[in-house]
Amino acid sequence: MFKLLLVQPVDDFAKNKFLPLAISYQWMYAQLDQWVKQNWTVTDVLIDKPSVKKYIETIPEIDMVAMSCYVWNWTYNMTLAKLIKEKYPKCKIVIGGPSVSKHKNDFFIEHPQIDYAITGEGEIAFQQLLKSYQDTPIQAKNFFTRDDAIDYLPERLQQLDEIPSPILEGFYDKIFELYKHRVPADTQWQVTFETLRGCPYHCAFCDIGDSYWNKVKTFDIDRVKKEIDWMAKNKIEYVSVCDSNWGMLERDKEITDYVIQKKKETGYPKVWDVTWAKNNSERIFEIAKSEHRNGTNLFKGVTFAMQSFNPQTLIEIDRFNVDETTANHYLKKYRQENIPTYSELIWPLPNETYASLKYNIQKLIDLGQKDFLMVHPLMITPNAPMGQPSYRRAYGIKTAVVPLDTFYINIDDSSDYVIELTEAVCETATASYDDVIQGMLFVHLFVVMYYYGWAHTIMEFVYKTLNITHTEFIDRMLQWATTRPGLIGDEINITKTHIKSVYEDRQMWGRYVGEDKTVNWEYKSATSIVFDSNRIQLFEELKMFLQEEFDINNKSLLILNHHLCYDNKKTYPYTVDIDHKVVQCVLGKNATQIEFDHWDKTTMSDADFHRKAYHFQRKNAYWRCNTR
Ligand code: B12
Ligand code: SF4
Repeated sequence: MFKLLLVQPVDDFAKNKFLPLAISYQWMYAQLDQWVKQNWTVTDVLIDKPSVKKYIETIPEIDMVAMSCYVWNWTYNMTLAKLIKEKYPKCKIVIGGPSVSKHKNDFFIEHPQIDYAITGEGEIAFQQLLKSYQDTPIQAKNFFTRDDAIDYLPERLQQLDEIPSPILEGFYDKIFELYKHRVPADTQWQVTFETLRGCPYHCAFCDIGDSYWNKVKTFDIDRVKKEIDWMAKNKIEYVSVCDSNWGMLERDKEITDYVIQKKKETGYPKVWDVTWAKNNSERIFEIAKSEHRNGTNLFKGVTFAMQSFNPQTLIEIDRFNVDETTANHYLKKYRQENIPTYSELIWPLPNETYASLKYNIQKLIDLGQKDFLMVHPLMITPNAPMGQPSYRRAYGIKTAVVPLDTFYINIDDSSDYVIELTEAVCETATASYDDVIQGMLFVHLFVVMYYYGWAHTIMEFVYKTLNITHTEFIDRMLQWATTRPGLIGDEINITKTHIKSVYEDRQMWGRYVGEDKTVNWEYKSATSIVFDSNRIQLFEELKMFLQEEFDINNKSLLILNHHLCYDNKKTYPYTVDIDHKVVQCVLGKNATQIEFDHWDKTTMSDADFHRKAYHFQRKNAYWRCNTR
């Protein structure tokens, strides 16, 4: 028997472990060939990132290692492959996955430990590779050896259902068995799940934007439902849905209804994390409404992923947005239904400037995005159209190699943790490096103050009464705070130092703050934890800022702003007297007494509160109290 090691490592997020979809598919499909089934066996499946040195000691002699490569495990995989090759020189290493470049085979030169590469959809090619150990020669070859030029893409599968399901065929149960003694008993298993494959769009910054993935192919709906049954039975809390456009197909409604039904019956799955379709349509609204009315809390809000409002940028990244009237119409409908939405922008895309970044943010607010905004730093991956040299040249894209922009991961200090690197855009023809950093700080302060709630109410009041836009407010705060000592200024300066150290010295993203020293917090979450511990000081600084910059002396406004931000140390509900003009302006209510309450009555430690308010539930405006 030939021995095979399957590798798809992922970092640990809290107590979670991902079941490895891509590598399982490769093995499931390969076994459809009888010769492969009878002559190959899997010795282990590596799904997390133990110390490479320690793991190597446990590996018996093997014939092949198959590695699923993503930005989050490339360096780990290469390190592991090198040590395996040193220990067993005859063992062959094959790599596949989105991080295997379809355009050049530099990795063979940089990593002599790799023997074979499979680009694009891997199943057919991987089966052929295992079969090539048979004496009879194989027909068409879809994998590459060190001597090949990578100049064609493998054929895609005609029917996705040809791949036996790792869920329904019991392969995941084998993984549970393998890990029974390796992981704590309270490990939460997570599923990455495909109901279809492909995306009809071409966004230049995205791996799937390549036309290779353009045709959308679906799995049979009965199979999908049976797999959901398995998730419910096995108490899978979190499902990361791989489909690129949830709600694009009519059947997504049927599938969502099925998940709702299962969650109501069994309590699982708890979260159905999807990437919503871009043409935010009636169907998506219907799906979200039905879910919301059922109270199953499956989604993490509905995305309005606009990326940019700059028409030239949209052309250059080959991206369309829903038109503004439609966006405004649906944002209103979601608000009426009390369904949280969030938007995403990317900074710095081609042709964007510091000024256009601010314009984009204000535009979103004007369209009605009051719930949440994420502005992602622009990263380049090898297979995204943007990664190609001609594209980089055309838009003056310069990059810095930085650690992967992930936060909230558990790093075991005792292990030889391998830091993953990625290419971050640090300059374009229209934004200098200083602009890029300044833009990130602007976003930091904006999102903290508005979308984490710390000055949300004040910003709304100032906009409505003085017509000072939200972005101008933050512009002035940025200048005001960085020129004097204080809580806000310190937070901006600390964040700036951190971000620059990522770009200039390859320091890890994130900050350690508060009681919990095991979590590297995203910067906005970190600042919110600091603000939570210094609410009175923040109150005083906001008062000073309003007075000095806008000549506003309005205690009621500050009090309302303060009390709307949920504080786990208080007992709710409670009532406060507030000037009726402020109440009218901000809450649209005619009252002088406001009762503050919060839907979450769980008693929790500060650390748990921070995790919930500033990480897991941050997209749902958890910060905000209800008022009566
Ligand atoms: C699910 C998902 C996640 C999950 C991770 C789940 C997990 N760990 O398993 C979560 C939400 C955590 C996540 C996070 C991130 N993600 Co993500 N994510 C996806 C998503 C939506 C699906 C991936 C998937 O499993 N697809 C299903 C499998 C079957 O398809 P596949 O991965 O393409 O694999 C096929 C081929 O590549 C090949 N193949 C794969 N492995 C192998 C191995 C061998 C041996 C062979 C032969 C073939 C082969 O065959 C497979 C077909 O069967 C993709 C987008 C997408 N629609 O694909 C992005 C994607 C993978 N993510 C991406 C990124 C950038 C990230 C983040 C870095 C984002 C960020 N900045 O925070 C983080 C990193 C997290 C971390 N540190 O671990 C990029 C990755 C680019 C790259 N080169 O790796 C993608 C492609 C998104 C994009 N549009 O650019 N992500
Ligand atoms: S960003 Fe989304 S919509 Fe655009 S190509 Fe990638 S997967 Fe498709």
